[in-house]
Amino acid sequence: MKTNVIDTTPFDDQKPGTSGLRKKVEVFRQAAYLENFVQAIFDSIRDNADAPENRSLVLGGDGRYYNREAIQIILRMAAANGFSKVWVGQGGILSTPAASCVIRKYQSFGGIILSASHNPGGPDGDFGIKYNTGNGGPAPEGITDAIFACSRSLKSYRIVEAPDVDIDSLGSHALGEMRVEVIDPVADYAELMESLFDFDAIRGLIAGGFRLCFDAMHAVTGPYAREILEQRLGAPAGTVINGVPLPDFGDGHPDPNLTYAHELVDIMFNADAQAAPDFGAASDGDGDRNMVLGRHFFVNPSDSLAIIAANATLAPGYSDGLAGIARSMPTSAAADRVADKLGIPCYETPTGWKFFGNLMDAGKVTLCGEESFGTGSSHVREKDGLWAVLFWLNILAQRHLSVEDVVHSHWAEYGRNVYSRHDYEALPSDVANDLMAHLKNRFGELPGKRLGTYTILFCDDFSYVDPVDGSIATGQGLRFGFTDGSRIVFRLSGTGTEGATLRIYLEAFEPDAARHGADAQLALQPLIEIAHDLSQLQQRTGRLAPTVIT
Ligand code: VG1
Ligand code: CO
Repeated sequence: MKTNVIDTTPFDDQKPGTSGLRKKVEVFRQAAYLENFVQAIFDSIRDNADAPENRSLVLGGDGRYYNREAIQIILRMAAANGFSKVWVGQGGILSTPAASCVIRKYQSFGGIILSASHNPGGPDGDFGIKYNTGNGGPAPEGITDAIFACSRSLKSYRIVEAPDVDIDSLGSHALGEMRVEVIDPVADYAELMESLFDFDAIRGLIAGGFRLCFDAMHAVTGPYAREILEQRLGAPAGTVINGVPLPDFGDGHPDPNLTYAHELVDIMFNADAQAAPDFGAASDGDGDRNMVLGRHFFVNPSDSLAIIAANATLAPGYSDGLAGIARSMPTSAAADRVADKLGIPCYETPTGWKFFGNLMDAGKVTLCGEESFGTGSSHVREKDGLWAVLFWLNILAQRHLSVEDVVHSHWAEYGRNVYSRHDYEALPSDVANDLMAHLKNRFGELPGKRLGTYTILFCDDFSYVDPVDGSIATGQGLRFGFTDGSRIVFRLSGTGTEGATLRIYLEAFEPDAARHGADAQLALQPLIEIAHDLSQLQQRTGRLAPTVIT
């Protein structure tokens, strides 16, 4: 089989963001664009660890537009770069948590995941690529920095000349010297879930008339949810809606929040409350996010992490308790209160799952979570949408309460961290950067200043020293802390592909959870006004309201 070494000019925009490299499909389809980045991954593995020769790789994606073409290119390049074996999900499909599961189970050297997560797909949408290491988790910054450096200096890439591999047929295929093992994308993952949760109890709950609805948003979790919820747990056919993965996600935005998962939201907030199911959930493009709803009730992801932590021992996989909890900095401190009570450590990391890996590998934490609908544990090294759904079902099966009652009883015991995130999408980059610079310029004058009924205690630009390897991440979000423990955080997204997205995270601690009812926006109104004043938001952006409120 012929190997071609193709001369190329590097691109200077291949810097991985919060979660890999994400660009418009048309950018990825430029000649040599994907190839250069993949070669940069292979070269930096060679520079940073052992040579990739005789190494193995897991490969799969969320099925979005360009997934299949990209898989064939990467297979041919892996063969040309001396890999001996690649496990590919059938049809090129692997959810992000399933890819992590498979990397760990087969002890692969690493994996490549093709996804732009919750970003829209299709020919005009987004595509993405991410490298995961042998622990199953996103490559840490040291490796992503090395990949970026490589991507800027590379002069050629290697690829074999060969026809497409049949990735739709299970089993072993040859590509030159390399083996391509096409595996069932669901089986290994479903088996792992059965080992963690009490499937008998959940089956009993469902058989007893408990009704649920899972919205796969035409993204990757459809086949996983059907197999686990409908086949193994006995939920009726039709429990999973939008269950067929489509390259353009049915023209939707596969982001499980109150704005984009509107079909599920309409079902769960049906005007006739009795017609609404007991439990609703949705997952994103690549299956690592989750939104959990009760009947007429939204569970904030920060609360969800805290509630899973407080109830963890109800699930067989966690019956021995938790080593610790980690949450990203913008996530509310609800989980910290649970950790306090359990007497276990709680770590605060920058945004992005890659910061949790070292803590889990070192056995310091069992549960991790982010406010952005991401929850997971050390069963894999990615956040995991269906895992969170099963955890909730396991809790509900044991506690015999509604979703709303579980949340209310949690607030009654721990107090409530009232929380919301406001996103301003597609701002001009210079406007967003200037706004952040303006906020930083004010750091000196703000501490001690009274704003309405609030007094600023501190402001800083969050930085993090990894307690395991000592690596440092700076510039991770501007924090404004108030004397009563309330908090505002400003951060620019690292996953968007159009201009800049400003995220404003608002949090107020409320010991008397009953005081504002469930309305977080009302409770947070004074902090929202302070955030607008501090940042001169309207005057700088011209925006009167956020694009998305969570
Ligand atoms: C967003 C979320 C962050 C999450 C990241 C990847 O990043 O805020 O919490 O880790 O997406 O999630 P950003 O930089 O846009 O705020 V996913 O589901 O894209 O892998
Ligand atoms: Co995702």
